[in-house]
Amino acid sequence: MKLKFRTVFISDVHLGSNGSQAKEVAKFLKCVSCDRLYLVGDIIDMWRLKQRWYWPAEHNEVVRRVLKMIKKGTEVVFVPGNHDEAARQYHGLEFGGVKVEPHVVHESADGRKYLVIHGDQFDLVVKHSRVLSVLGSVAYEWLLRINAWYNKCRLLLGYKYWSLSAFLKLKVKHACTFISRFEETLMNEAKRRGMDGVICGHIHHSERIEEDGVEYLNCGDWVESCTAIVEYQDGRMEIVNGLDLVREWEIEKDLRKQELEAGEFAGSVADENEEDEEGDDMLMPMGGRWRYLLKK
Ligand SMILES: [Mn+2]
Repeated sequence: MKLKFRTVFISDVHLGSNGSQAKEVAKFLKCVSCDRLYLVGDIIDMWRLKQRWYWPAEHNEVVRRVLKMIKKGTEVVFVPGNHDEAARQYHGLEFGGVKVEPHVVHESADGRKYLVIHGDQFDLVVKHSRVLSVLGSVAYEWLLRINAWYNKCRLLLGYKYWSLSAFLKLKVKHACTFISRFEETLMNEAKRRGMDGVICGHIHHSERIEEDGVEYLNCGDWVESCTAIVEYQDGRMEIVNGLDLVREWEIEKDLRKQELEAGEFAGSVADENEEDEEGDDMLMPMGGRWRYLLKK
């Protein structure tokens, strides 16, 4: 029993870094089934792995889930990002059922064309100074120290206090303009290519915008927000919260089990092991939000 979608898009899982919510990703993949799964980049954090090897069992579980989906007939397309850019050299190839492409065009059920791309290609700051982003946190500590010293000097000279926090707030504002510029750039690129929209990741900020007939969809990430994009059978796209979806699925599953146990089929209730999705073709009364999606 799974939530059946036409397509599922996830990005920025960052497996191999300790920020990755790998356990939640695995749970999410366990409760969905789809014709096609797009891995929209930064799935494996090779930058981190190069610094320090970190690969707990939960991270393997995600890989296992994906392979299992392939076995069940899901087509998996991997569109590498900047953290797994090493995979980009294998574009056009297929590894155990996973197709690797630098970017692809996805056609929705209702005929709209979406450019599927990680998005770092349009992020000039990251593209040209990878070192800068790595140095970010170190720089911040230095900034605090320098700030204390700087303000001491200012006070001695009779100037008033210069606020670091106000400066950082301004930086956050800049981050917002960065996000909107990123969104704008990607929408322009989609337009330039004659697409109806773009589906990307990279900035860890899930969002849906429609402007001038062009749609922008960002998958978000599985470090903080745990979001994904799903396409329903009729072509509708939606950003979903993966944690909520798993929770609702678990509730449905319990309900279903109770109903079955209470009903005349009580004798035939198989132990609902994750592996035995085949063969349970009970008709369910329509109820919860996800119920109509449940695969029979
Ligand atoms: Mn990225």
